[in-house]
Amino acid sequence: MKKSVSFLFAFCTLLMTAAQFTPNYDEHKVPDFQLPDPLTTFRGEKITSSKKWIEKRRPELLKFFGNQVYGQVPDKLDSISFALIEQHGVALNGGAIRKQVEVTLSNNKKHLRFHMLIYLPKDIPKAPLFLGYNFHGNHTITADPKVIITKAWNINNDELGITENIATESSRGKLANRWALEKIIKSGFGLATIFYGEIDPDKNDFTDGIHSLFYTNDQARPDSDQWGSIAAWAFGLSRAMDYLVEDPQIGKVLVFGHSRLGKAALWAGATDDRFAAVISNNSGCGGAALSKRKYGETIGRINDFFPHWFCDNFKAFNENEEALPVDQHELLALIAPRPLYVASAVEDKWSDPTGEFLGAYYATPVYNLFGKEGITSKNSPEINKPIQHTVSYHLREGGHDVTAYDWEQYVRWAKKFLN
Ligand code: GTR
Repeated sequence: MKKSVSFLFAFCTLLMTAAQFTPNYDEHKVPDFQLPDPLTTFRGEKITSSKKWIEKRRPELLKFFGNQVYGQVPDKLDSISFALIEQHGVALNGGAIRKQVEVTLSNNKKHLRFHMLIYLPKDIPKAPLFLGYNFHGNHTITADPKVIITKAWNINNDELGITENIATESSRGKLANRWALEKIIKSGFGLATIFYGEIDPDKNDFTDGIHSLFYTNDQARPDSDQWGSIAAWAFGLSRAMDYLVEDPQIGKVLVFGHSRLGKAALWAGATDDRFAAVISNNSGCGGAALSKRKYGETIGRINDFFPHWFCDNFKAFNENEEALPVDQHELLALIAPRPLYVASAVEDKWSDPTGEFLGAYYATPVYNLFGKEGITSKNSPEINKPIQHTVSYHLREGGHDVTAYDWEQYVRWAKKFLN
């Protein structure tokens, strides 16, 4: 088949699949499902102490999510290095320190570079910091003219003026409304952000991005149990953490992410316990939402549309959620006993707000083993009435987004629970 014909064929198949999929938004049509118990091992042993959780149950769950859901990172890097390429002591009208750090990852004589933008409150030694990816480049989160524009492949976006898969000056500051930067700094926290496309461009192509640094022989894509893009983004957050733990001006790090980047933040929090707390903002399917509810986006649909996000093994559960021996509450439980915040938005049905809430609810017994408080009622709270414990949840009014309201809750909670 000629290349253009096969492309057309693939495109039509995608359209047909898309047309066939009708999401369920009716709570009455949620199937009766059996949720696996986080406190019973795959072989049926009951877990009754935090020690047993850490020694037996946590490792087997982590292994399952690694081999069958997100995919394993194949190896360790040969080396990592950091270069402070820009800094300013009086940024944001004098209230903050700005740093821009270039991180170089090297393996098999190949290199990948990404750039981290950091703002820290002045005069706070070892400030706690929120670390989160952005969708279109560091320069989009603030109008600050000194923030370097990424050269990496970008998803086109008319509103941002990104047309040739490359960001330009026209998108500077355009997504600042998603980052309550002034509020974060004024509250005594720092913020670090990275453009996720610098780790792995978000397209079904494994020749670019971090994956290719790890290929052995003539490998052209990850094996079926090896990392998809979400695991690659999580890996990138950990490499950012390699820098942050070495910077004497930075204290504890909370990892944050919205939507697909919330999925990545959760997996980063599960695989790397240097993250002191984890925030999932509207992370939905493959994030905080229970897959077995099949409400909104489902495993089959996410794997069809984003075949590169999870490992290939996960496709065995397309339209086959019943066969999954885990569910996403157990991903959340892997973060215990560290503070965890799951946030939903009422109009964001695609992400299944109730499924996200129940994810946090059913993760709670694991937190209880450590003497930590989580979500005690099975009924989702009212809109804009957060429940804040070590495991927290809120259902915000409005749609799929990150708003000032969300950040207000995260800051308030972090002040109380980041210990
Ligand atoms: C959607 C996808 C969701 C969510 C979202 C986002 O298209 O179906 O799982 O990740 O994108 O990242 O904005």
